[in-house]
Amino acid sequence: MSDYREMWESLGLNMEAHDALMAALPPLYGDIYLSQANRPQGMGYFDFVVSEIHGIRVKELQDHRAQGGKVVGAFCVYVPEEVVMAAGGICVGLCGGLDIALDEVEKVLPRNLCSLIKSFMGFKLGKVCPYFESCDLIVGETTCDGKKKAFEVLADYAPVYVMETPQMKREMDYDLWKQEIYRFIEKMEELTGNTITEASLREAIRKVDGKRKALKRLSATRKAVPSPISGKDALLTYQIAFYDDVDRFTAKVNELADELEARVARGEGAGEGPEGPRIIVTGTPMAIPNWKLPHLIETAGARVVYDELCTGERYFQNLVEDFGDIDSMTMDEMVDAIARRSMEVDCACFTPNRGRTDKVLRMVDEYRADGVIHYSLQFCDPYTIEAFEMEKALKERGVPYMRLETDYSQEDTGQLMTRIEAFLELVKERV
Ligand code: BJ8
Repeated sequence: MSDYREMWESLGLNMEAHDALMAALPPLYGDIYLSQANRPQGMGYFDFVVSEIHGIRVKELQDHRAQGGKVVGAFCVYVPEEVVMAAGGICVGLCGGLDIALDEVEKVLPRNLCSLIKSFMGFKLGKVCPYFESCDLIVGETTCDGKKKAFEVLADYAPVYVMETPQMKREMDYDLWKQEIYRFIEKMEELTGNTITEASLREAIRKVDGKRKALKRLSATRKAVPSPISGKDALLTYQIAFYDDVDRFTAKVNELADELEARVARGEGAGEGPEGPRIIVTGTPMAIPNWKLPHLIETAGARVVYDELCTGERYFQNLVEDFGDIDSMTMDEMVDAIARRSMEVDCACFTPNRGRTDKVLRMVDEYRADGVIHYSLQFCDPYTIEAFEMEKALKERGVPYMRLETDYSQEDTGQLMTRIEAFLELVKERV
């Protein structure tokens, strides 16, 4: 890695804690990722991105800021990155997938919050995230109670702007969300000093839809038996989608998808030997470097073939262009389409949210899955509660299903592995 110390110091990072974090990542990545057999060559780019996780991309953000550009951090797929881009800004995902500075976090937040919230607060309070420290504005949302209230606390440490995400999907809720997007347009114009025009919004929609299409292509190859890519590798590409340069990322995912499609045509799968039971994972997002569950599942001899997660299909399954011809849309029609696209996301913070269960049921067939594992972070009420409805629906269809609750610690890996192995035995008996 090039020497970025000067840049990190200028961002005010706690260098000692940051050094410890940077030292911990390579062996973890080596064990989980580089040890996999027969990986697609196209994963080389994503390995490189991880090896430079606090390097090149952060440098690009600094260069952008040095030229007067703004960086905006977000925590939810509802925040319309098209709008940030149309204003000339760069949007980066800030969700954390690692326990950090927990002692500091628990001085300002209760212990019984999900790991995702404690993690992003820890990255901020521990001053170990150069993405956080590069942000000119942090955009929160009113999805779950934990996040909603945590943003009030975060506002003591960084400039925070909150979007009101609706809780239901009636026409009046679409209207509210559309108005929120207009409010966000104004905020972005104020932050960047740039006016969002019809042309700049159209161009941003095309680019972000292009990223989603590339990810959809990649995901579609996983329907093949055997799947040409491991679940861990697919997840990594989805995680990197939240902070890499959009054009470069789209090109690299399309290159990877070319390779995967060729593998499918040859009948070549990822890894060595038979792929084992095909598993759908559904639940709370897995922010980088949270690879715990897919690593356990694949180490136990199964293959994750579909991620019904926001670090997965929920991020890219719907396009703005699904709601009309972008080329001929007016500004208002584009804003409307952005609002409608995101409202299709089946987040458990909505009520009712039957669409999510229905989607998993359909994907069991499309991806020829043998079983479904529901993953929720401890203290995440929306997903933990929905896991029961999912269980009922899948049991009625005779699909093997297991609910898991965990956090970011490694203390329960043995226990989780025992449960996963037992579940896979059950799945194998039925295949
Ligand atoms: S659209 S899933 S990214 S809100 S895990 S913080 S829900 S207590 S992350 Fe999410 Fe947007 Fe929904 Fe997706 Fe709360 Fe649960 Fe924690 Fe969560």
